[in-house]
Amino acid sequence: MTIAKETAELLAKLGVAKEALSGGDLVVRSPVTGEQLAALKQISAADAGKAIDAAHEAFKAWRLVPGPKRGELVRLLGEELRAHKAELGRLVSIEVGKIPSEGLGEVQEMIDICDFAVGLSRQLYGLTIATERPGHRMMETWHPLGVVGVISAFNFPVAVWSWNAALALVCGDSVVWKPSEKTPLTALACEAIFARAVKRFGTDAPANLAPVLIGERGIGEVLVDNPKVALVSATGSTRMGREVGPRLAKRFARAVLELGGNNAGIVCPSADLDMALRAIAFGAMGTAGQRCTTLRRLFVHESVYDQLVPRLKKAYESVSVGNPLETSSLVGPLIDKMAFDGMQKALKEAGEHGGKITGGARVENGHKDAYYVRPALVEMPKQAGPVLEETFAPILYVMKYSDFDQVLDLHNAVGAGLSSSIFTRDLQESERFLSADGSDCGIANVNIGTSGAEIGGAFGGEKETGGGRESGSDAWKAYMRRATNTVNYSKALPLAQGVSFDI
Ligand code: UN1
Repeated sequence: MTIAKETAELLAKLGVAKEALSGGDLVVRSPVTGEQLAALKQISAADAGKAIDAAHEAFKAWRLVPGPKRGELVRLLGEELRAHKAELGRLVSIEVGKIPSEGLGEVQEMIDICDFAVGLSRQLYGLTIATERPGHRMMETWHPLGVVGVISAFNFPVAVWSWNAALALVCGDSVVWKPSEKTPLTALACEAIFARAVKRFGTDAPANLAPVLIGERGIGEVLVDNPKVALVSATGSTRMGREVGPRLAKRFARAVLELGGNNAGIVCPSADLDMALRAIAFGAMGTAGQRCTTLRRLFVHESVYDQLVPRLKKAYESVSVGNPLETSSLVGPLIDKMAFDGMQKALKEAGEHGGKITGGARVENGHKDAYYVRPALVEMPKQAGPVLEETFAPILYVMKYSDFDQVLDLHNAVGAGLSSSIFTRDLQESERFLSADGSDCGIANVNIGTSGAEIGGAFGGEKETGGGRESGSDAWKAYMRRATNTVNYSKALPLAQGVSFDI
């Protein structure tokens, strides 16, 4: 069976109408073979505006449904995802090229955030605040915010929507999603899965609560500029964030930006090298280096460099690269030619900066439009040139260090600030790494890699990563508006700060 045929069958099982897959000009390809899967119709800017209007109407009704009841819809979404995990996971593998356990893992991440959000739907807690006035009560209340726009990237085509949607829905918001034009099929599948949950939930769910807008960049711009969209949660490159952020700021809309990462690990003298090796291998080569949390820079202490780096090189030379649908390879394809070209350009520049390259060449698999590469390990004399930038491909730059203070400075001396890790058994080093003058990233780990975060923590990073937080902890607060309420139940009207104003 061709991949295109399997895709059509999977989508039919998931509830996507056959007619939705053809007749348009948005060509969808599988990176696994490069073959065409569908040609989708794109929504016009005018119709996208209408969809936002309809989602705004949905918000006005949904915000009145009690939180725990809204949680019930997300519980049903979680159930539907459990029931369709195999099909959706497989579709992720087909559309993005992830290996099976990562395709399924992404759906698991969706299920996990649904569970989290269901609990949250009964815990959208406000505060009671001590007031300085007698006979008064002061409190803080959280209310639904409005329409939440989600712009997502190809590499986590479904999980990122669910982190936003599950929270936004329990918070009483509607959600309008513009998926990556590289991965619209998995988005249509999510829309169909969500429709099943809505159907089971019944009439309390308004229509148009979570529409998907298929289109290119212009449709993302409609979301960013439409005054009815209260918050835009955008995942993608720092370049994209530089355009989206100011446009949202101009109309005082909220932004949750999850942009580039240039994540580093530090391997200290006391590290468990077997453990570090495994963590580095998954962090740097997993998902073919196409996670925003991928390990891209590695600082190894001079005392363990010659023990670790040759072993790492061996792993790079021997890791299996190939078709994730038919083989048990650990590294699947890059998403497209642009990603391959970007990788080759970075490697060339690294060479010009004195880098010694292991790997990086194209691996032929009989399909001229599929881009498989051997992951590259580059030993760099110093942190310069392409090491300072995020290249969305499996390149790991390895550097030697001798002084802990200096390596902390180097660790933080890049634009991005998403994820980081340290491998050490020395308490002083690990605590310092997590302290105020340690890693400047939104995620800082000890003895695990930079990627593969659990949903329970707030996910996001600082500096050029954009500052937004999605998923767990109190990230939900971005999806609600806060009201401070002061109630006077006395018979007098004392003014705050002792002001008198007797008329
Ligand atoms: C991303 O690459 O945009 O921490 C998100 C991780 C995953 C999410 C990655 N849970 O690697």
